[in-house]
Amino acid sequence: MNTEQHTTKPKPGLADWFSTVDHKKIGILYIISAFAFFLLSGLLALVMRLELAEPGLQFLDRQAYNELFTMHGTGMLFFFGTPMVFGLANYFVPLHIGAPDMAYPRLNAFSFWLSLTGAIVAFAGFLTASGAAAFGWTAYPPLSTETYSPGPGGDLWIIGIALAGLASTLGAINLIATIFGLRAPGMTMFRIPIFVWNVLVTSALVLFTFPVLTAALAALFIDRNLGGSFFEASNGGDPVLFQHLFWFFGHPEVYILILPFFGVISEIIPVFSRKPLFGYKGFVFATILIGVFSFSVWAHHMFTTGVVDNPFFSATSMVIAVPTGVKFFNWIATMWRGKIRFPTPMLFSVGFLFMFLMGGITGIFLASPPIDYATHDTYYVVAHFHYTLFGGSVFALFAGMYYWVPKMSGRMLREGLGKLHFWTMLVGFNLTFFPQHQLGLNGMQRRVADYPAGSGYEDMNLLSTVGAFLVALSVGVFLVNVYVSLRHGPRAGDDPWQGNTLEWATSSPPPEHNFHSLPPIHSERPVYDARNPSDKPSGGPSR
Ligand code: HAS
Ligand code: CU
Repeated sequence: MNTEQHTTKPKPGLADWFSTVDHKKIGILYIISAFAFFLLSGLLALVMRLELAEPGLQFLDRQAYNELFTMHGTGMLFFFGTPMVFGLANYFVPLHIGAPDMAYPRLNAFSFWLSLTGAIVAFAGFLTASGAAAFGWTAYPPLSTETYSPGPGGDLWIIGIALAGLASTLGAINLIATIFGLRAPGMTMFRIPIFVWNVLVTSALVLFTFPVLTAALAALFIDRNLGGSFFEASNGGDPVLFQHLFWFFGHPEVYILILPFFGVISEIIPVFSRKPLFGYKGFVFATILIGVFSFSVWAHHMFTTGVVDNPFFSATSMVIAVPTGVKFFNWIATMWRGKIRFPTPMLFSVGFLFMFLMGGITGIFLASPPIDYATHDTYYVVAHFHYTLFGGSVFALFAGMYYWVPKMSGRMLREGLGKLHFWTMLVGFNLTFFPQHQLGLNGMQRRVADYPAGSGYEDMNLLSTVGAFLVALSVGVFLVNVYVSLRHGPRAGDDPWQGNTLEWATSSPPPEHNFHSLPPIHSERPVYDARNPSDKPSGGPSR
């Protein structure tokens, strides 16, 4: 038993949340604030969808629309997606590897507050007279130069992302140090959960790419404010250089936003299929390969610039389908002949498989330069990345929420509301984004506030808007579920799902130092092994 346990535990007040260095509380802070930016950015999207429901400009002018899509994308990628990854990693990596906390708890708290500050700074642009940044989340010069985007909105955007980027870099260092340094005895690198492997590779991607983004942003800031001409063609600068720097970060960033969720799915599917994960080592090497390859594909965002080696970048992009496919077939093989159950976490996981497959396949199409020439900057691309990021990452995130909120809160989420949430989201999501494939093929451009009447785009845009509100409704169902369940939900107990990994070997929520005692660790499923002592832990092919 833990001898250091305090006799009088102070009730955690507000001040406690501001000063905490506990990885679980910091994880929750990340998750809640990231979720707040999901709601905020989602709200901006609803306003855009209202404007696009019918042709003609109804209540937004073009400048306002530009601000909305810029801050929507920025919010979703930088202030929801990335911090959410850090939130999940913060909470579960130490638990998964049997550690009492992160390697550098104070640095961890600093990273969170820095990341939140960055988000607030960037969104503060809305409070300035000239409005928020309006040059897209990619900030291409010359559009993002002082000439075309004057005013503080753009500068606040640059500073906010630089701060959040620094936070991510520090967070990545912390996670890497934790995974290499704090594993419990017996927890070898080939026994850590696949989620942890994905977080490790993701952290490496953050470490190698965010500094490149920061450099690009610093140069842009210098161009805008200090008379520099890195990207100013009239002064001998090169605007395409920005695109190279941006996408050298930007493509790995999309894997930063998907790999941890591949990890979440890889934890959930075996538990609800009652089978070990098929091909553990295959997952590990596929993850590493995706990480490595992701550095070689950036110019597939630049095919139409005419100054990159299209065949090379096309080939490397398509090669990424191979390790991703390995994962895909391993998930299917894990379910194959399993005793599958479909509580909400598993429903969202299977939803993820179908939706992400769709996004991956359109990615392969886009990786073909002739097709990209026809679809670049159209809604086809918008459909592609929403199938990967929403159908993929967000579906997997909700899978993770239904799976892990019981561990974090000690209460189960309602199954009925969970299923309602899943089905409305699945229908709403597809209604919103499936028609956008066709809109793109028909030539509708992205990032434009309006489209001409009689263009044939009307019906599908209306469908898309209806779908978006259905998605909003489904998110509302989730919020109600969380509100109701955290108050009145049934107690979760330590291990409500008959899980495999170490977070299920402690109470829900876990005590301050995570574990009173650890089960012996002989495989990547220590909690399963402890529950089934007759099974030989070293029996499977995957260990
Ligand atoms: Fe992407 C644009 C290509 C995956 C996110 N992507 C974007 C943007 C975002 C994004 C946010 O080549 C827009 C950025 C902006 O604002 O401009 N993407 C790919 C490819 C993959 C891919 C090849 N993307 C992602 C993921 C994302 C994401 C993951 C976030 C989570 N993407 C592109 C390209 C563009 C692009 C171009 C630029 C378009 C433009 O013009 O701007 C791959 O990683 C996908 C691999 C996964 C699969 C599914 C599972 C694999 C299986 C194996 C068998 C399949 C095979 C393929 C062998 C393929 C099951 C068979 C082929 C058939 C045709 C059937
Ligand atoms: Cu890319």
